[in-house]
Amino acid sequence: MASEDIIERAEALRKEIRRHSYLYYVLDRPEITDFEFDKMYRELVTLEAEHPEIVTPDSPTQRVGGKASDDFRKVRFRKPMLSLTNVFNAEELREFDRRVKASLGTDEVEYITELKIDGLSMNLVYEDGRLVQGLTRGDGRVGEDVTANVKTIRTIPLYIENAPPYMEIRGEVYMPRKSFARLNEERDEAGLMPFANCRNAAAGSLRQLDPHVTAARNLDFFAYAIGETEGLDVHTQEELLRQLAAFHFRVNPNYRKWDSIEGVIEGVGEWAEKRRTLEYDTDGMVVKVNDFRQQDALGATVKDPKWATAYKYPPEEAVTQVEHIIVTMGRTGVLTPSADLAPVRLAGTTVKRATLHNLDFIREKDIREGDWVRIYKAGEIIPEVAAVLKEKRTGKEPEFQMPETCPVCGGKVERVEGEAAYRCMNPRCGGVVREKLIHFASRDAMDIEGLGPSVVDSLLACGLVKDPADFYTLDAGELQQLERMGEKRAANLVAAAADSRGRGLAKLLFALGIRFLGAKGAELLTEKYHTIEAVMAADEASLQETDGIGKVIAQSVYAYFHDERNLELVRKLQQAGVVTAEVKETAEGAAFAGERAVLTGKLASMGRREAGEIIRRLGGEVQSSVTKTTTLVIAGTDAGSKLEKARAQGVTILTEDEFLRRAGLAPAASESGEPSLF
Ligand code: 3B9
Repeated sequence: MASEDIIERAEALRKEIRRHSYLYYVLDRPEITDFEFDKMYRELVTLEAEHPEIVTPDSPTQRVGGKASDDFRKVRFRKPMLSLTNVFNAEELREFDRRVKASLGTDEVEYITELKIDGLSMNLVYEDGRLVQGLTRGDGRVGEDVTANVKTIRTIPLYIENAPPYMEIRGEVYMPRKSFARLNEERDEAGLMPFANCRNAAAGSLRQLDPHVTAARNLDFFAYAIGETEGLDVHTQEELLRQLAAFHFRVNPNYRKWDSIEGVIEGVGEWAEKRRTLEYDTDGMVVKVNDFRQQDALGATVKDPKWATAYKYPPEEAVTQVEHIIVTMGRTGVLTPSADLAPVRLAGTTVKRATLHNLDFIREKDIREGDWVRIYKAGEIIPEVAAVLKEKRTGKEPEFQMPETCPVCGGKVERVEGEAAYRCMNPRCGGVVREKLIHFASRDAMDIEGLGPSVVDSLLACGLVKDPADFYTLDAGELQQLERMGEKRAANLVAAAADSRGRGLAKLLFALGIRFLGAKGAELLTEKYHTIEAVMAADEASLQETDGIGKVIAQSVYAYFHDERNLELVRKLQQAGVVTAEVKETAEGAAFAGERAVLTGKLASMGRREAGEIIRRLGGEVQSSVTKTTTLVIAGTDAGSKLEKARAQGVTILTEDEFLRRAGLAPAASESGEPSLF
């Protein structure tokens, strides 16, 4: 049992750590060095490890590693959540002001303006000062319990001194722009779909099953409101913001009090451009009646408080040129035009494509190839064309025509009566892609569990996959936009796809759906050629010499691998880490068992992801950067800082040849008699 001293020492350490975390994370004004802070933190970790019975849930050591929730518990709100009505210009702000004053029967109204952070609204429940629950707003009726994940946010206090017995603190969880950019770079490198914006990235990060992942995402929180709360003596929004800061929450400093709506309009104007220099995304400002008694008197409609409104800034626009108008096939055979744009930065991302919806839309705006256009993001995500800059025309821009034949199958295209849509009339066409995807994932092919026809349909409908390689870059967070796709199913699907990467060449050749090539034929080719490169390099005669492969199959295989689109697919699969060589089970047990390996530099024989897949298949773990736990570094050419770090740490370094030998993949030129995996 821990003695009183030990309990007291632990409490003293917690208090100090809390204070210094606040100074560091919230105020950005540390009073001690990182070294001193670490020392204190480690002392607490050691104490708690020696005396597990003294650990408290609000101890600063308990931010990460709270139980990973199985599924985010859905919580139904007693009252539907308040949302805000939007206004878009000064006149609408004046109308809001007139309504407020008419309803109150007085002209004495003060307003507070606050930035509207583009994040996720959150309700934090504190009981006796301890954080016991974090809930997202969800659709306004049902929220999600993300307690374990919000605890990892360093600026959210786990314990508040002198707090009332029950308190609900509300505000916005967001991801800073820098963190968003860094996260997307990492995802890009890992072959994962990047997040569209900071808000989606924050949402995806909060919906992680493993709080360690959330902790690494650098989320932050601004507090601006309270929910049901007992015994707080505040009477205005201004006082509330001060009180929230006194509770050690981060409160956005850019709020301001005004005694007239003209002041509010000035305040809103002041941030129209300045907001772009902030380190987080904002989509407007919130205007609130300052006085709580006046707020109560104004009340709320079923869903909107009448004492507040959101001023929305017009979406950011950019000017660029339409390079081509392309037409692609939607799932149901609808031909959808979109504009290939000269790449341009817009609201945090590089835009290369804008949807043009249908021919009516193109005619109405008169959009042509070569045109200069103003674009914006609808719902801050999908780029749209606002208008054509006709004064920039040369006169040579051709009016757009819908193709008469299907760009996919060459079939006849017709406009359906009473619809804006043009469709391919070939009933087999739109289905081809779908069938290929279903076949690829099926049992005798890559055997991706859970990826049947209905999931393929939803994936196509959401635009999450276009070809089988896209299966490997699906993101669990993103998958949840599909119907009947919870956290768990999404995670299983991602794992099942990852697991299928190592099925090997025979399964893959069959999965590609090459005409006439069955599972048996794929095995025969694999036995003869061993790698996909060798199959691709084989001429028709060589293919046909394979035992059991006839002229029809040989021609079909040859034609398949001489179609640039198919070569692109193979490259994409390889980039996604799909093993494109023969896989035989090794007898010797796993060559990389227990290794934690880092890949760096360029490999001549395969991509880094494929190499990573091989390491995992052979019992190892792959890390993205060299840490204290790294046991092995595989260095290709042009290896950089990772290699230096590995050298400095004395980590074992393998060249590509050494790696291949250890994996049982004798390098092409070598005469090694070791057993071969491929
Ligand atoms: C549920 C600022 C915003 C805002 C109010 C705001 C949005 C709404 C509002 C008060 N920025 N202020 N103020 N600066 N984006 C005026 C409607 N807010 C709330 O009542 C509120 C409601 C919230 C958070 C705040 O999230 C919850 C999530 C789960 C459960 C319960 C609440």
